[in-house]
Amino acid sequence: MNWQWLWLGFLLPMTVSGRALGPAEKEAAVDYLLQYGYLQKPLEGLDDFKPEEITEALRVFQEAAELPVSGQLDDATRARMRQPRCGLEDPFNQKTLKYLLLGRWRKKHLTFRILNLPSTLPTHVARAAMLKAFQYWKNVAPLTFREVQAGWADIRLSFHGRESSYCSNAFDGPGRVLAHADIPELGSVHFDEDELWTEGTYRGVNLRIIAAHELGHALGLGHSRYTEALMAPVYAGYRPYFKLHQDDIAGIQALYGKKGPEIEDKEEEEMELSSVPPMPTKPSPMPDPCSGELDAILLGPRGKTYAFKGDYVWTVTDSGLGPLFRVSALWEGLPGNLDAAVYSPRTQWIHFFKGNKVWRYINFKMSPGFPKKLNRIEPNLDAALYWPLNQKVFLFKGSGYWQWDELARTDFSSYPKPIKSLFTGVPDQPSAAMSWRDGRVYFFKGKHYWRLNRQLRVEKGYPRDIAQNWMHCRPQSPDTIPTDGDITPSATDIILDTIPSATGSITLPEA
Ligand SMILES: [Ca+2]
Ligand SMILES: [Ca+2]
Ligand SMILES: [Zn+2]
Ligand SMILES: [Zn+2]
Repeated sequence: MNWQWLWLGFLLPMTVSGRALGPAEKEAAVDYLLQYGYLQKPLEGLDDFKPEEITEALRVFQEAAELPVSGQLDDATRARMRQPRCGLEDPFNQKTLKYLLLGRWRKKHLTFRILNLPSTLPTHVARAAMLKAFQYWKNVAPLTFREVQAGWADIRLSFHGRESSYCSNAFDGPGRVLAHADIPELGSVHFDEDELWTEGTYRGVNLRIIAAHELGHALGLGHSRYTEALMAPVYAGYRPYFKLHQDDIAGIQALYGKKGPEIEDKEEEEMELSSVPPMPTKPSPMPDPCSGELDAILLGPRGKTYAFKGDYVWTVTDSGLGPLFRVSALWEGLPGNLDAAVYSPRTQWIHFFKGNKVWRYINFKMSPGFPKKLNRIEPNLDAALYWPLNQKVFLFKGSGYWQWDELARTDFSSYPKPIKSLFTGVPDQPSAAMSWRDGRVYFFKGKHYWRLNRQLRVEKGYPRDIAQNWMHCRPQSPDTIPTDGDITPSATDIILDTIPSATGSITLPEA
């Protein structure tokens, strides 16, 4: 029993060409919609799609592909699904016809390494195609790319096939998926070695154009809904006078700025904790991390844990507490007394919630247009977290939660749902929540915290004491000394699992 069959039953009589579609064709279509992000497997509940969900997914796909929008699996739609394309998702259920940003590098001078080249082209032709691909982006944004011949590089280009010792995302033989890439700051760019890679001809697949497209992903761009854009998901074929589309240029410049005439090559200064004046300028009650309730907590970029209370924020490291900072000293423009905070490795966005407002930052820089009003979910949230297993953000208030896909227009009409229906054993009205480096979910309330396993059930032995176990505070009395050893979830003794990356954790081995 599965969703394909439910759907097949429903759509069986509908064909446009008059010829009945075989189940395999329909199954292939549902697979396509799933693979490229038009359908999303629900986290909760059954594994089946409603017929109207499939119809809606087909509509979105048809609209994006500039096909007649019928919501049915007609001939034109099936033909488009067979066209060769990029392996990444098309998460553009939103209405805006615009470039999509998936992340960015925190530096503008990047290294790259070409690990192998296709056998279908002479080496110097293939290399020239690759270098030209970098050139397109370099021409319009203040980026530089330096090739390295050995060791680690920021961007690593290679060819692999149906099987790969280093990529979990196998290719599919000639045709269909041509290439895939990771978003920043991962840097893998892979090409299907079974394609006929060519240059200067309409035969085969143009290496230069596909490489430029995949580099667009590696630099942080998602798929564009302009079918003439380089970042369109479907390969448009060889173009002798290829150049970037205005949408491609606008996208890369939104990430890295414009290429100025006098090139200011100052590396963007990263705000590190050490460079921030540690003392608050105005007197304000300084919280005691060893007592009281947290406002919010987040696992930020580079695995740093930030705890928020009142006007202050501090880091929690393996050796205990870092110094206290004013919230506004780290995140300029952000108020204290936050409701909730969450960082998403998928988008690199940090969202802060307070009252009816939401702020978005990348690292410590506020994104343009923020703060915004929260209008599709309730104000005064309790907590928020990112769950790496489905790459969604969860927002909590009272006994309810909302699940939010940051890159798609989420339908919130069925939310809030009861927290208890998904997170077993968690208290209502948590004060803070997060997924941590061990891939587990933690909830905080009052002086206590709860740890959940991958099935989202509270583990044995919880709740535990925040001050002792998280903040490494000295126990106040002998009877609160933690029992030694076993599974104390302080930063020191948690096993560091790898968390799935945004596009399926593709990394190259050190060569
Ligand atoms: Ca292929
Ligand atoms: Ca809170
Ligand atoms: Zn792509
Ligand atoms: Zn790969």
